This record gives sequence, C-alpha cells and structure tokens, in this order.
Amino acid sequence: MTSSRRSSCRSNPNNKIPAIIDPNGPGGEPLPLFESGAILIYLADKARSLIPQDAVGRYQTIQWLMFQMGGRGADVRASGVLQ
Ligand SMILES: N[C@@H](CCC(=O)N[C@@H](CS)C(=O)NCC(=O)O)C(=O)O
Repeated sequence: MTSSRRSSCRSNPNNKIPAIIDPNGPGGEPLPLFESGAILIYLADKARSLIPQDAVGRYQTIQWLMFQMGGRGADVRASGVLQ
C-alpha cells in the first residue's frame, strides 16, 4: 500500500474521495468524515449556512441531497426534466 493510499484510508476506510478531516471538529477534536452528503451537511451545519435551521426546511433540503446522491437526481438532470 502506498503512503498516499494509507493517508487516504485514515480519513476514508472506503478509500474514495471526497474525504475531509476537520482539525477543529466538535469539542475541538479532529473529525474525519467521508461521503459527500455527510460532508455537505456537516459543513453547512458548522457554518450555519446553506441549510435552513428550521426542521421543515432542513429535511426538505436533505431530501433533495439524498435524491441527488441516490443517482436519480443525476439521471433526471441528464434527461432535461428539471430544466
Ligand atoms: N458515495 C461516495 C462516492 C465517492 C466516489 O465514488 N468517489 C470517486 C470519485 S468521484 C472515487 O474516489 N473514485 C476513485 C476510486 O474508486 O478508487 C460519495 O458521495 O462521496
């Protein structure tokens, strides 16, 4: 295993990108995260931006993120339905 692959595995056991390490995560501790959706939700929550703070808006935003990540969003976008 190469050193860059070992380094990648530390932040993502699935060895894919994106993966991040927030050196100043919850409680001031480093937080490694993988999966683009989890990273986006984490960063939006941390910035208190890009995702509504109210429960309805928050879950509506997350549902479209999951829709996109599940592959259907890309399929629908490619077909031109949402244009
Ligand atoms: N479900 C993952 C997918 C991650 C993924 O497939 N990443 C690709 C690049 S977009 C990758 O790392 N490919 C290299 C590989 O599979 O070795 C996410 O949304 O983060």
